[in-house]
Amino acid sequence: MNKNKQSDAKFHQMKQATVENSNQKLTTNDGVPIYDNNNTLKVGDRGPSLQQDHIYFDKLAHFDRERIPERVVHARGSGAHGILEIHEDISEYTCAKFLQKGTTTPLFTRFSTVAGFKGSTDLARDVRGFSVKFYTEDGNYDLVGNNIPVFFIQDAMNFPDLIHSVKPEPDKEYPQAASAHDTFWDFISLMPESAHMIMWAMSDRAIPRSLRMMEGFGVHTFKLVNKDGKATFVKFHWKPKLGVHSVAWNEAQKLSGFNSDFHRQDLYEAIEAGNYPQWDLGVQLIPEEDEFKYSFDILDATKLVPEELVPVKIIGTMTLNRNPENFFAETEQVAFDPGRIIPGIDLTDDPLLQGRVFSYMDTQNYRLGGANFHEIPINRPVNQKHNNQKDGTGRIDILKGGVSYFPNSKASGCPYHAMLKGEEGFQSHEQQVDGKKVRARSDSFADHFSQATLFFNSQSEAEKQHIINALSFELSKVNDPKIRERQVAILNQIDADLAKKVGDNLNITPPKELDELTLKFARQNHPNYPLKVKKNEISSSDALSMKVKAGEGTIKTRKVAFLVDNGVSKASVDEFKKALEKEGAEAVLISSKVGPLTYQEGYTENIEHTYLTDPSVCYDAVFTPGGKSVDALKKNADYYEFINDAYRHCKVLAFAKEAESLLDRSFVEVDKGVKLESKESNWVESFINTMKLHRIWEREEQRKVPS
Ligand code: HDE
Repeated sequence: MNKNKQSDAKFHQMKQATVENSNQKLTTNDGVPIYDNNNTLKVGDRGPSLQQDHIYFDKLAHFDRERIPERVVHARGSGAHGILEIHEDISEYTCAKFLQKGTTTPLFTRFSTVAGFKGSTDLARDVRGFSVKFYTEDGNYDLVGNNIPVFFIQDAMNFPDLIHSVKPEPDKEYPQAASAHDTFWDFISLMPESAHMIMWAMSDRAIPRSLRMMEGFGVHTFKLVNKDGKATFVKFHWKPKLGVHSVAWNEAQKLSGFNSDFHRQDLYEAIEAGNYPQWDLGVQLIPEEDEFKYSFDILDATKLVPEELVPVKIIGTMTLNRNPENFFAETEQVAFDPGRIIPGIDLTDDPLLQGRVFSYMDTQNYRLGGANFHEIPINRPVNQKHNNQKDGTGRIDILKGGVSYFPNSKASGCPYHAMLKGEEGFQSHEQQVDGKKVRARSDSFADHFSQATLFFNSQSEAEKQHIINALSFELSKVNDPKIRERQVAILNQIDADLAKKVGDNLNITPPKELDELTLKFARQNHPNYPLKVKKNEISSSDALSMKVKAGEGTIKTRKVAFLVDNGVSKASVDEFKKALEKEGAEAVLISSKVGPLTYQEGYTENIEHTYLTDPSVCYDAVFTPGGKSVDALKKNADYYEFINDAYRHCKVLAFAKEAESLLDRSFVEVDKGVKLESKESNWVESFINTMKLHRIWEREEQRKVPS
């Protein structure tokens, strides 16, 4: 396995387009050397500027055109290069070359939030996009998924309405990057098909701790096709090696203020530090004969296939090992399209997927300014394209020869069809299709609540409470009481206790039936709605909960804040630091000033993080070492805010013996997540093991800390 980040074909291709400015003279866009880059050309040094200043016009005309339309959804994103390595044999199911055992394929991945503008916060409550472009030897394949396995709607026709409802309201242009407003919940409360997705979006999945700690899903059912043309339905999964973790809602809100680039920075810094994020690629394989076997329709994107029914088979690993050289050229200009498929993979009739196939190509043509966006380096396949498409804005390839049509004799029939020479090429999976031409929704899509209930049932108590809190928060921000009530009626179809608890927070007694207006809209698709539905095969699924299982957690790449000041004991710092680094975690010293810190033992160390710049929300856990620094910390209000907040957000804290007196004036109460040197002989180890659980959510119950 070659993990060398400079080894892949895409790296070499991109290198050819990369420009190095060091030791070079400044020039215009035409390569003319610039003598003076400070002054415009004028009549006298105080006189008017001249129109013949080609140096100035060259510079400003380009600057004036620096912006392109941001993505209409998923505008805010962060990307990285990487590779996929396949270590299992699935040749029985697919002939896709990049999915064959032993293959390594370069790729580019972009993570995003959906609703916010390009400059919005990373920590919005939102779905995260999870798009991967594989540069395979058979051309580019895009797996454009999300960190949630289902979607709000079933048919592409409703997509612009969904997005208009969640985006800032058109008259006011607020709220930004937030679903907590009337128009979103108005739409959702009239679209009961969104119920399952809403449960996920209101869960902690929508506020990840890190882009490196979220799952990814292809969402739709796709097809794998083998060399004999036989198809198998497939669901794609990305499982992060670091586990699936989230922040607390109160923490997310604070992070949005303190560091709205939190996720972007975390991804960039992890890759720069060589902590390459990794995900296992998994597939759920469903034989064609089983298409109608389940209580749900596998073509309905509001449904998942429980792992208990069809296990996820891990077939490979993705490693992100290289940051882009230039954000705009790569992350902004990368153009994903779920319709970009390659031999061995095909689409299904999922009406949401079918609709996406038009929209992505169309939006790239607009956003990237024309038909040649696939020639932009980040979008180029690693194999050279050959066809008769030509010209257009921004054309880069220089096609040789006088023939640009097919069939031709003048160029010996080239570029030729694979078929003509009996070679391999993309062939759509042959599928029997017949039926009436209708605008309609299948009744097999009419079960809107069973899997929402399954999801809720599968959550731990803390996760359930977070969903209740999130729904209460969002609906409290809705001004129209009718909308609030309509949504609580939907919640009551999912789970009576959930509806009651959210209802209590909103002063609403959950209505027994769905609202008349909700029914009216649902009956547009299913005239006899609600229909009798099939019972879920299972009542709860472990895979749907984020709870860390005992013995499975890791603290790799986690950041632990060491709260210090001059006079801190180096012995105390070093002991803790060594233990953390052994587990792959990072110790970050935070003091009252940047610059040199003097240890009790006399050594000095350079400080880069202070109480002013780094609040506790930027860290996973906190340690207060011993030494004379304790006296300074006693007088430091920011110190107390730090530990109080860490405690409120259910993080693990440790205090060296000499620092334990600091607890007296804090909000912190000793519980299983607060480790004291004087109380436990193996306190460092115990700190690490508790950190592996991610958070001590039980604290919310016991102390009623805000979450
Ligand atoms: Fe997208 N979506 N989408 N979407 N989507 C876009 O394409 C669209 C859907 C997803 O990192 C747009 O290049 C329609 C599901 C991601 O660049 C646009 C429908 C899923 C990204 C578009 C959907 C996604 C996009 C906007 C309903 C999860 C970011 C900019 C039929 C499986 C890609 C762009 C990136 C982006 C349309 C539904 C994921 C307008 C019409 C379901 C991750 O083409």
